[in-house]
Amino acid sequence: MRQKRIAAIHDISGIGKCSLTVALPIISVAGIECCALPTALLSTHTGGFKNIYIKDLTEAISPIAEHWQSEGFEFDAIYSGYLGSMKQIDLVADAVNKLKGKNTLVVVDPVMGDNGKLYQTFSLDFAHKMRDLCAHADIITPNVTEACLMLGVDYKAPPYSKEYIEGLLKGLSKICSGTVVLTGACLNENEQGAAAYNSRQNKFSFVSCPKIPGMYHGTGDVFASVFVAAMVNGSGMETALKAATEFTCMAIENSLQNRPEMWYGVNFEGVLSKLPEMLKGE
Ligand code: PXL
Repeated sequence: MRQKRIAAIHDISGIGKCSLTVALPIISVAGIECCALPTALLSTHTGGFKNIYIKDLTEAISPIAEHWQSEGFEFDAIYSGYLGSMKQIDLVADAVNKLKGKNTLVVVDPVMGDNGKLYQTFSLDFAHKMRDLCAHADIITPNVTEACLMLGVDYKAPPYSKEYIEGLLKGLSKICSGTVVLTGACLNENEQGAAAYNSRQNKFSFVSCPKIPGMYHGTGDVFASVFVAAMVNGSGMETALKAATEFTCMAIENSLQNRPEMWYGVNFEGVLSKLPEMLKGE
């Protein structure tokens, strides 16, 4: 049997513990080949640094996808995240169509913002257009901010009622007909968690773990990378949701002694060796 393989379409931020510097180690430690298709090269992520060097890689997307296609590579999943320009939304949708086979899982993390705000490189137009890419996905993994931006509703701060989260999930299921996963679906002050909705089965799922106070950058990328790795390794959706939530919480917990110096990301590296065991769940 050939080794499982994921195409990861994200930026590479040299410093920042996000996107490809998170997806590559997490997917690799799960025993899966991670093929990197970088959307932009940044000196750091955009969540708090100043004077950032950004090299847009829009021109590279189609040639890389076409080369992989011509070499006949098959992918178990295509997993996209932070995109470097508005034009990339269409180019990534094209790349997905070129690279996907009949068993390829398409996962779109519509990375755009957090805590009610867009990240500094994005506009509201980008948020609306991101719905087009989500329509190509089997699974999307927005946080509450990204969900509100795509749905055109005002952001509310946590905690949320179950009904509110279910309303967002149902709204998102009009954008993506597959499974919709929502991160930051926090139902009370002492918990953090994620929720999911499968519209075909009309089934909601909720997972939570104890809340660790503070703001932790890059946790959406940690969550989505574990979630995709678990799904590709054969876990069911609920098991993948649980593994992704628990691993993200472990990474946050493991970061506490590194703060405030390492405000820009979580110490997921220190718990990475525990991940293979956690993914054996099913
Ligand atoms: O963690 C999401 C992310 C990914 N890539 C870049 C970012 C961010 C969030 O700020 O700036 C470049």
